[in-house]
Amino acid sequence: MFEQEIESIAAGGSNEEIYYNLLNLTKRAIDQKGRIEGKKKVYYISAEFLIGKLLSNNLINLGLYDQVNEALKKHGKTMADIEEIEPEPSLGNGGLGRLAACFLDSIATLGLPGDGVGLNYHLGLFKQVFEQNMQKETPNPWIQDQSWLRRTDVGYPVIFHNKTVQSVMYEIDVTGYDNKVNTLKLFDLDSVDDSIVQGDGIWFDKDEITKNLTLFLYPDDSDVQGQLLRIYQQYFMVSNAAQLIIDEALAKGSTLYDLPDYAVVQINDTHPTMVIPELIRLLVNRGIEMNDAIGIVSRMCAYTNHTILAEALEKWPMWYLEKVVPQLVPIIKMLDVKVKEKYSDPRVAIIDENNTVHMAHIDIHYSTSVNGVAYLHTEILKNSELKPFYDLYPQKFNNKTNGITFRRWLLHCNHPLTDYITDKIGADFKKDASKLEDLLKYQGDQKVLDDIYEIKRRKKKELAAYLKEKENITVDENSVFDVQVKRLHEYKRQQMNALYVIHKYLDIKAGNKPKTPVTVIFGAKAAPAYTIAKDIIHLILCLSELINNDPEVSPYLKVVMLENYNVSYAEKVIPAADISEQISLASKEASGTGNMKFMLNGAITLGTEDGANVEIHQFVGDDNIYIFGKSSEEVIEHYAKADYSAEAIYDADPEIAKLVDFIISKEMFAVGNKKSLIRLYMELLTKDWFMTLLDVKEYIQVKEKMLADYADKKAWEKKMIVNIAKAGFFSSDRTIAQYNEDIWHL
Ligand code: GPV
Repeated sequence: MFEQEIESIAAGGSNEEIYYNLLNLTKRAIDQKGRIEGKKKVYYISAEFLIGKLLSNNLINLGLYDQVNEALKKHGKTMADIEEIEPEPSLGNGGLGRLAACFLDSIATLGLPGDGVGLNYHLGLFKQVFEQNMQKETPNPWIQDQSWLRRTDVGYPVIFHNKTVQSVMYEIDVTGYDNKVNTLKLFDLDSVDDSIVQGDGIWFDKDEITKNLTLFLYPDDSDVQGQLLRIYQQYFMVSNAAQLIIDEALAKGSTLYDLPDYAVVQINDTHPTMVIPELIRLLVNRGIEMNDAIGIVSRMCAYTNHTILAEALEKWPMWYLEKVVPQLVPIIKMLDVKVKEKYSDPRVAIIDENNTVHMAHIDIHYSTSVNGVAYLHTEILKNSELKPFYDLYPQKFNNKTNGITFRRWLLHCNHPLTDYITDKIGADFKKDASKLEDLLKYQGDQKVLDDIYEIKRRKKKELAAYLKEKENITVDENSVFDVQVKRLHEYKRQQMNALYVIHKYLDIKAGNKPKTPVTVIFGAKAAPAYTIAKDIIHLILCLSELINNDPEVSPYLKVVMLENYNVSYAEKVIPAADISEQISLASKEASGTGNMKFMLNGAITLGTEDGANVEIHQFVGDDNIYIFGKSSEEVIEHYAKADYSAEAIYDADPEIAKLVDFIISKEMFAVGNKKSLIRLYMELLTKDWFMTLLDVKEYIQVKEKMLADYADKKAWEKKMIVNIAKAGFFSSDRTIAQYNEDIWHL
């Protein structure tokens, strides 16, 4: 099918023309596939869907990729050239949004009826540029006349205090691998006005809701107006979702009393929590008695928790809700009264003594399921963070360890490895990831081990060429690629990796030339209002300037900070990594999903016993991972006793002090901003909330051991194949099968 057309598209035109022709062809191929149907459907409601570029992904899922690729090759083009034309929709911040995208892929791949519901942000997460070794945010538009986005006739009235707006629903098709199609529904408002974005592009008037409602993903919420806007966005999202759910169920014959037979709502963190009172409100408006409505909605909803960081657990002052969505307030108060009638423990109340509404508490009381996203995370929820709730509802709590779609994170981003694995063990692993274990039989086959190592080298070479072209940085493709890419946050501890870089720099300066050169690669965006995170970016950029321009050091050590790290960049850098940095403070990273992507592509993890690292460790065994750092129990105890002191560690250990002091050295002041460097120095010394200095020494030791081990090529190759072979568990197909089995029952 489409053979001749593909041939003629590839034969003629600019890359741009080829891209748009392929886009249209793919859309027709999608229509021919047809929709996944079924009585009961899951609605995955999420404030973020970090879907990435879609052309290659869709072509792979439709079985057209090889054909297109061959045709392009024949005419002297590459798929990579064509992909460059497609804008990346950055409708998410990081892991949570990318997880939602992987889940949609797996839901469709398993043939389950399930749609995503979210917002059609006009501007994605800001585009990051570096100026004077600092992050600058610029607008990131992605919507074009011709795109994957399809406007529908569907729309709903949404009521905000005194004004009612009329929404419009857009759709993006979600292709399953070798299966039919679901959709991602993104709601928008026609009156939103992109021209109110001013200045450098991230300032706007937060008061004019009809003009700015869906303009940005997560607008700056560091001031009160920003937080109100976030409530407007969340309510707009869930009111549309609730009306859509009821409409679709009615069309399928629901009486509304049997709504849970037609719809299950997965609440992706607390951002969509208001869907619970909104559904109750709508059912009551349709004549259903309040208690019945509460029962019906509770049986439909399930909640996923993605963090134990207190500052990320949403709580809103009641007056915010009174101002934005007064119609929900009586319902939330009633839900709270019912809780208080049953349970006297103030820790489980929805509305606390300060008249603040705890969104997660609504979810836990009024849903069927509460899940964490990795084994350790769920245990921490049950035993400490949410213990009072676990005591009330032990049967609701369950774990669903996260996963990633292998279509994007292997088949698409690493064609040579995919083809090689297929050649060795057949293509079954593409639909059944557990089949990857068959690779283990080649553990002793030196030819296979060398071939896989060679594929890694090829991917490193490709990345090196890309970095040269894009960032004008020359890296040694024979060096170890040591990669930390993820959002910038103190708990993820990029600052600890930076302290390693300082250690290495000083060591080389002292005359210790390492055997294996290392390239330390970072990629990260910092939230615009998160000062210390931006200071850490500044530190890394300054180190990069200092080291890369020092002829004594740069043959052995390079530091690269990728500009505007996003999904597309991840697809290039992950297949090229030797070392996967997963160094969060134990207990703080709920799961992590980058860790899984690196493992699948044959990088070896350097990590703490945190999030899904714990499970990776169990799967690959001690010999195939490098673990360091204090345990989650020890860390939790430090917080409980409030006995951690960075300053005490600094005072007691001159080696650590030397590294920290370097941040404010004359070398650094020569390339950097004094104020920012001093602020970061003081933060590390007097606060260090995420205990960098607690683990930094062991981190440096273990990393040095890892670099030394890399020189033993045979031993390293074995670690690589074990990591790839054991990655099957981390397929999101497995995760979604478990959600369906335990929660959704589609
Ligand atoms: I809450 N996560 C995120 O990306 N954004 C958020 O607002 C919240 C959580 C992440 C966690 O930090 C990761 O550990 C996790 O792997 C990911 O969500 C998906 O569950």
